[in-house]
Amino acid sequence: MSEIVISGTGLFTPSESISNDELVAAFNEFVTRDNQRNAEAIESGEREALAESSAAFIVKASGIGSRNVVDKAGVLDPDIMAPRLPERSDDEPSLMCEMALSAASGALEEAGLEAKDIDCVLVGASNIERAYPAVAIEVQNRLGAGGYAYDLNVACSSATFAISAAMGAISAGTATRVLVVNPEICSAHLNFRDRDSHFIFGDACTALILETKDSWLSRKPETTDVYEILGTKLATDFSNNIRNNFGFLNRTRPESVGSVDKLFVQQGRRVFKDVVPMVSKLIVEHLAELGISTGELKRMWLHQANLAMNQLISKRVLGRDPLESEAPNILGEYANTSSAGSIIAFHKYKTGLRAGDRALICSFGAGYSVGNIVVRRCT
Ligand code: CO8
Repeated sequence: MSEIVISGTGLFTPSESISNDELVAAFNEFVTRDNQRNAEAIESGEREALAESSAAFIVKASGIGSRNVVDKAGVLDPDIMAPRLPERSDDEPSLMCEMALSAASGALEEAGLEAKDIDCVLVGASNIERAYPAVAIEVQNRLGAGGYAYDLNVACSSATFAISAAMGAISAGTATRVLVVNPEICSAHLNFRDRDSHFIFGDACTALILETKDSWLSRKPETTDVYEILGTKLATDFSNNIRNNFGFLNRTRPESVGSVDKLFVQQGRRVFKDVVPMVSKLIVEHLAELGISTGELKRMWLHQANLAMNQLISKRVLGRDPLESEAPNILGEYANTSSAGSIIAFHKYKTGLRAGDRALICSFGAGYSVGNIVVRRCT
């Protein structure tokens, strides 16, 4: 099988950011108003008063400091608490397409490629903007890429599963250069009125270019932050602990349209408990299959959901506490950006390793789904 490299990465970050303090102030204002509205029912014991959120809790429980969003005003308005985005005509680029084009341009530039050099576009995200036509085909068209394109959804593992699909396409000869993009508009499917989860997510879009090593070398590239993929390992195990019931059948049950289960819902503690062993085991097994000792691992670009979770996974893999540089963390600035998270960490922290160094990208999330990509630095 030809060697396949990640020859370029790109990142789109929305211009608006919300700090924990701002988010908590909006949430607590909503709580005050809701409790006032329902004062009688609370007084009579018919209903429980809503509890306030706290920035100190958010940082302690998750490591999250702020999040970037596509619309700050709507999220922070206690009467709305959701992004408000203007309607677009069918002739305008969709929002996901726009985010994807921005991230893709950075990845193409880094790889020294033009859009016409791409012959497969994969859009992976935890929610896709519409049912059809595929956003990936719109990206392919707007970009001026050739070949074919499709969308895929494996929640937080959409990027790693797309990397694996891209490798399959290149190995099978159905594509030569693949663009993988992960536009995540998490703020549009997060319940900002839910104290347990209102702080978790942010918006962002990442892009990656995959091609054969020979194809990359043929351009005599100057980029040095290029990684060869040594192997991928994917796993899924059905769980309802992270779930979103939004879908095209909702209108067939009008009585529950708009209910909270049509947004992100999770049993955070259970997820933590289930996913840490599942991910650590998969990483250790995968490295052993590739003949790589855990001591050889120089960096882990892990899914960015929870800081303690990442520290625990890294510790189980390495057999000791990780250095900060060994498991880079972007939660402070970006929060959980679903499938974009591990790729943002890779994009921002792929420098500094030496030629031959082994590292890994690993995603985990709803499904459950886990995706592991073991890489070696090229030059
Ligand atoms: N402020 C103050 N106190 C709070 C708050 C708050 N906002 N929320 C909860 N508390 C309180 C609780 O009431 C509880 O109080 P008490 O002890 O008195 O009962 C206490 O704090 C502890 O609450 P929890 O047990 O809920 O808190 P945890 O320590 O477990 O932390 C976390 C909660 C941060 C959610 C943590 O469990 C976690 O991160 N778990 C891992 C979850 C995870 O990784 N999920 C992956 C999801 S991502 C994914 O798969 C993609 C899905 C698709 C994207 C969707 C985009 C919208």
